[in-house]
Amino acid sequence: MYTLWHHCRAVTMSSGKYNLLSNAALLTHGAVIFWVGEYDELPDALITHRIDLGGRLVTPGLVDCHTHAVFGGNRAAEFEQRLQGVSYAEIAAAGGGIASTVRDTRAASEQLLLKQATQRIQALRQEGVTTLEIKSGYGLDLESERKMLRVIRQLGRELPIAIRSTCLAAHAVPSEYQGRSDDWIDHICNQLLPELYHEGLVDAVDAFCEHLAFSPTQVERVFQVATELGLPVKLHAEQLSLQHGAVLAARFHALSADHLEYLCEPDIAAMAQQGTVAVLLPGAYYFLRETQQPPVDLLRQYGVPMAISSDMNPGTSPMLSLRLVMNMACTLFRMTPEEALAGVTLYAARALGIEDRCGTLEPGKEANFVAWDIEHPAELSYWLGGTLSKHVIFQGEEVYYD
Ligand code: DI6
Ligand code: FE
Repeated sequence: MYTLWHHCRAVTMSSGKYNLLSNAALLTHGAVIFWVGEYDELPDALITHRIDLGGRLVTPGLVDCHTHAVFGGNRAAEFEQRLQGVSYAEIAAAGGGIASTVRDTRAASEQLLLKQATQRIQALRQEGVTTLEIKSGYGLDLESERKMLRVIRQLGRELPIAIRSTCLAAHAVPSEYQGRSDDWIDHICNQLLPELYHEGLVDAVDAFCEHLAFSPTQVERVFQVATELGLPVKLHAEQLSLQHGAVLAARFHALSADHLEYLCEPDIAAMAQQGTVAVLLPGAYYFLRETQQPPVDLLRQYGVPMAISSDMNPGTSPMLSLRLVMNMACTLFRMTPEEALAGVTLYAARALGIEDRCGTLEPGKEANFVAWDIEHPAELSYWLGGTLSKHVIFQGEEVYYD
């Protein structure tokens, strides 16, 4: 009982390369890929359905590995302030920034958060995203972090997209703990994280390591508890300054270190040695009008795998298009379109610790793929906006078509 998807070309992205198949076919068995190759080499199988993909180009389903897609309100007014010269750090210091989203998120019902996140996720789904990570971190008390994580779980149940949930309680110091950041870290370690983990709400743990957030020493305590619970870790590191968070992440065998604009060469070596994925977030770089570029050449030189992601969040990257992120990775960070595609497929899956399940077109992986109405895979990074995708297949089922 196999489904044959044929009359297409395909880029498998195995080992992070296109590996173009010029007359491709895929055999799927339920939710799983059974075989991919040139049509001429199709194995004998009991094919019950044949689907003609009209000559389109098939890629793995896209993976957005770093988002804050659940939040209340938005920060368009801050955007206006910033355009008048007020900096992100100044806004944060005056009680805006993350704190203002925390107020709006605490005030919002689960239902409202669900509805608003669904709309944002629809935009990603329509451009071929089949796997998505979402972080908490705008609740910043036990009950509100639980609310966010429950919404994340519910999105995963309701929408035809795989969702990974990350606890980012160490995102900012909540107002109740102002001036007592160590006490907030204590609370995360002693109660919040273990409790939410035991409720089945957490797949991974993240923190914001930055001068306006948490020090490496504080992050290390959170990582220790995560490790004791058996949870993988990842880190917002070197976004606005060099704190050596990336080397801490490497030491804890983190799945990824993310942002990395200020990353230095010795820390790149540490990441390379531990296999830590570098997640680059050009949307935040662009939206904050940063000028310090992540060290893409050195990451390449050391063989550190590079993922890219939307960082969808209301403050620094109100980004609803992963394809626009691919374009920015090329235009702003000088990545190649092949690296950009690998960055939203194989390496994004690796950054979530689910490379065995998705990220490439290979037997045994989930049957998540997109048939695009394009000639060359570089077009995914080339076109600015628009919906190019025609068929989106999630776990063997067509879930979007235009
Ligand atoms: N880095 C970011 O870019 C976002 N969080 C983080 O740790 C910003 C979140 C926000 O401003 O709401
Ligand atoms: Fe982020």
